[in-house]
Amino acid sequence: MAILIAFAGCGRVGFDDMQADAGAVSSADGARRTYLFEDGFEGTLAPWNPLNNAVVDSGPPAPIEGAGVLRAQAAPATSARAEVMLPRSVGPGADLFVRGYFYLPSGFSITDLSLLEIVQPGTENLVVITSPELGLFTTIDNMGGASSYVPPRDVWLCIETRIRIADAPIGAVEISVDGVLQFQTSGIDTFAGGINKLTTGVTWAGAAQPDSVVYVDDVIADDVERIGCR
Ligand SMILES: [Ca+2]
Repeated sequence: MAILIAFAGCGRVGFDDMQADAGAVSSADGARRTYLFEDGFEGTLAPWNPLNNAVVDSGPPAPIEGAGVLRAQAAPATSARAEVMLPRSVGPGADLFVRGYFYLPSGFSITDLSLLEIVQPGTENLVVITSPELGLFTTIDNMGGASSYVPPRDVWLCIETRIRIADAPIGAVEISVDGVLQFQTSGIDTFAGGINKLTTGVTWAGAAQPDSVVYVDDVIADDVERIGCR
């Protein structure tokens, strides 16, 4: 407890400015970084497993990377998503970064659409949600929040999520789109055993959410530094 108080007493529980390291796709020596996890839905869905109607597709939309994307199509009150276990669990004290490209086609209204779940044992989730404002729901505290930002339709969006993994009040989350911070929260509990799984697509469509389609490409997760956008 003394350590937690000391941290809080430093005055800043959130993160450094994400803009400072914008575009940090390569390491300092220019070499391609090796990430904890990286997949662009090329060829087969593996290493992901599908839940309901989630398949590799050639588009349209044209893939942001390679020749394939994830296409997830869901009816109300259901999921259509790809699920993958990370190579190892990422625990407290670390920052986990998840970068993915998302395409929300027009043609249906968005009221309650979850795009990405960052998962810990016991199916405790940190969920990136659009309702249609971009925000976060966490099952760890059963709380959520939204920004005033509504993601545009019919374009690829680089969505970056940064989790400071810790018990309250040290846990924090930031969500950026195309390099611009759109949502942040701090003082929350983000640790429930360690992040060891991702799911993406339509991870959940609310009961009032019309039939929906989401495309996803080029998903990267790492616990070293911000991944950046292409
Ligand atoms: Ca791809």
